[in-house]
Amino acid sequence: MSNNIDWEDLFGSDDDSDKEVEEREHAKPIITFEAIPGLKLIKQALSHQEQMSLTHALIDRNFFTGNANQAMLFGELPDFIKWVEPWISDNYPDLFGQDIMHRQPLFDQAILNMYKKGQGITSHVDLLRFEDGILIISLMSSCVMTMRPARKDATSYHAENTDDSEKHDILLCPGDVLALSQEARYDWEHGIPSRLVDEIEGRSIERGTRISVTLRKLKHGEQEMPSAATSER
Ligand SMILES: O=C(O)CCC(=O)C(=O)O
Repeated sequence: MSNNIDWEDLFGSDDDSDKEVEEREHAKPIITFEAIPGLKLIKQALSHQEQMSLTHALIDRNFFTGNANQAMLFGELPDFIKWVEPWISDNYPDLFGQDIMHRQPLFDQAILNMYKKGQGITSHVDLLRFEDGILIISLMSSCVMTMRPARKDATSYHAENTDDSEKHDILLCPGDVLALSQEARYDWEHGIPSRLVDEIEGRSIERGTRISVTLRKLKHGEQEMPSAATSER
């Protein structure tokens, strides 16, 4: 699969990468959302090189061959993901509350999702067998994620949420990192509507193939079972 991918087209050239590394000596600002405490967005948190090597690693390990669009990893995470943990602690030490930041490990479960052009994920709250403190890394294409106040059974992924009265659309671009904790994790659903073009901030943005890496921590004593999300797309 990797042979068919034009990596330079997707991620730019190495020259761009060098410039970018020089420019990003400091951590990027963390964007917060007044209406949704605990929702934090870091635009272009991952450098060109970091995005490219993470994407390469996922594709080279064949997580998305055939019809597979989701893989789950439990326990000690592989090195190509594990670096995210110290990187967060070093660059964004206040991204989550200190109880979360100091737990060991910060994450022990990863969901790898690949969305073909136009695909989305049902609006949901992540299962309660996972701790607070969830991190979502976006790769390859942008999409709009919609946050809505949580329904009672929001962890069941059972039906799409069509109540737009209090929705908040968040544009996720390649390299962006989204953190969910507190109200954002428990009291708000997140979902990605299935559509080919997102309209946001006065722009129409065409979707491409998107990969996301979601990092979580399993609660002590909980089972390593795939979540209901596996069959959602
Ligand atoms: O792909 C994303 O950005 C979100 C993934 C997600 O919410 C999930 O897998 O439960």
